[in-house]
Amino acid sequence: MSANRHYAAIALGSNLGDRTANLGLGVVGLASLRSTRVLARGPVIRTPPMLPADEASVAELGGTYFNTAVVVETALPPVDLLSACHAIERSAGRDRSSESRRWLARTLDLDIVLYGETSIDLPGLKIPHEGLRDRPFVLEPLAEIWPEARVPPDGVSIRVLWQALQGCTENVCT
Ligand code: A4P
Ligand code: MG
Repeated sequence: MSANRHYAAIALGSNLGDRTANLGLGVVGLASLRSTRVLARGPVIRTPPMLPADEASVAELGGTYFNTAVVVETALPPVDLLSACHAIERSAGRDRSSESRRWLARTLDLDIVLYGETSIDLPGLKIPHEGLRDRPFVLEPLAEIWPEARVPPDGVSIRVLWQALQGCTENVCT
């Protein structure tokens, strides 16, 4: 890999419309970005929506999520990759018109989970993604395709994070 190319992990989620097709649009969109190749695509898992702690009504937060993850090799800088992800979300019909409530049902959500071993803390972009360490719907598909990825700042691997979330150590689960 040349110096300006990086491996990045992107988590995809959909809980509105044709969720399988929406995830497909996300993968095709990423594969068609300039200077970017999709190296691996994880399994699609189905999970109940994780809700904000203060959320009383679940009606507008949608139903079951379909989640997956992909690994890309890209020369796009992180901020450009985020803009591209937003454009792909829009092309899949993502409606951000009522952003006053968190986590409304969405056709497609793309989160940049990892960008190499780089840490980024900008107002609109935090990498590693803040939810990475405790979300099974991110770790499970990513552990299938990039278990050895190292998560800054401590360098813990995706495999170990996923095992820890399942109550496992050294492949022994409680
Ligand atoms: N942003 C900051 N860092 C990143 C990053 N690393 N990747 C900013 C992508 N975006 C990042 O995101 C909100 C803001 O985060 C954006 O302005 C972006 O610049 P958004 O996509 O507009 O909105 P969101 O997705 O509703 O918010 P948020 O906080 O990203 O939520 P999450 O973490 O995506 O969680 N339940 C299940 N089972 N499966 C899911 O996938 N997803 C969510 C949303 C809730 N419950 C879920 C799932
Ligand atoms: Mg998001």
